[in-house]
Amino acid sequence: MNRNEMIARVKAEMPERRWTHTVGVMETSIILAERFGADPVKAEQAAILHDVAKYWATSRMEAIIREEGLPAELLAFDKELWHAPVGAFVAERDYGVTDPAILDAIRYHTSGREGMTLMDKIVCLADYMEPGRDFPAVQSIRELAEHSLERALVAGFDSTITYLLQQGKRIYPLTFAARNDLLLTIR
Ligand code: DGI
Ligand code: FE
Ligand code: FE
Ligand code: FE
Repeated sequence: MNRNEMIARVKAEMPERRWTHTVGVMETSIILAERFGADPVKAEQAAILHDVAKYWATSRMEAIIREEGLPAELLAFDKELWHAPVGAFVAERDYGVTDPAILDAIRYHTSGREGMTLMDKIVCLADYMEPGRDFPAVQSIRELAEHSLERALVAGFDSTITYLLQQGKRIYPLTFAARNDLLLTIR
């Protein structure tokens, strides 16, 4: 599928404000890819699709998780996590994406994981710091991202973990694994 067709189809899956966010993630992913030596075309493609399932009904995401063999333990954690692995599945099935690096960047853009690839880091960080984002830590994350993907991502995960603690929510183990692993690489 060509870029324009992909953009038109993804845009139709979400409200205007979420598409604006997606454009911000696309632009930021390209900047980070150029800054840190990744393929900007692939980074943009992952960004276009990263939230493709964000507005799907919970029941529709749950059906894919159960029927397509995605990690069932997700169902015991916050529903906000589900659109990422479901999005990777949809990117492959409905948009014809085959590149595992792109599919993984979509799959892990919310949770992170141990051993995040350069592409995983770029899309996850772009999602935190795109120009439309406004939360207390965002300016400091943008400053850290001038020099270090890893330091910026740790700050991002710290803010998410803090938020989840304040909300009394469960925390998905991959998020701890991602943060622990990133900390080892920046010491
Ligand atoms: O889809 P977006 O809103 O652009 O951003 P995202 O895909 O990073 O989703 C972030 C939401 O996921 C945020 O509100 C926190 C929530 N969430 C719930 N449980 C977890 C979690 N995020 C992480 N990293 N880990 C969790 O265990
Ligand atoms: Fe998302
Ligand atoms: Fe995120
Ligand atoms: Fe997003």
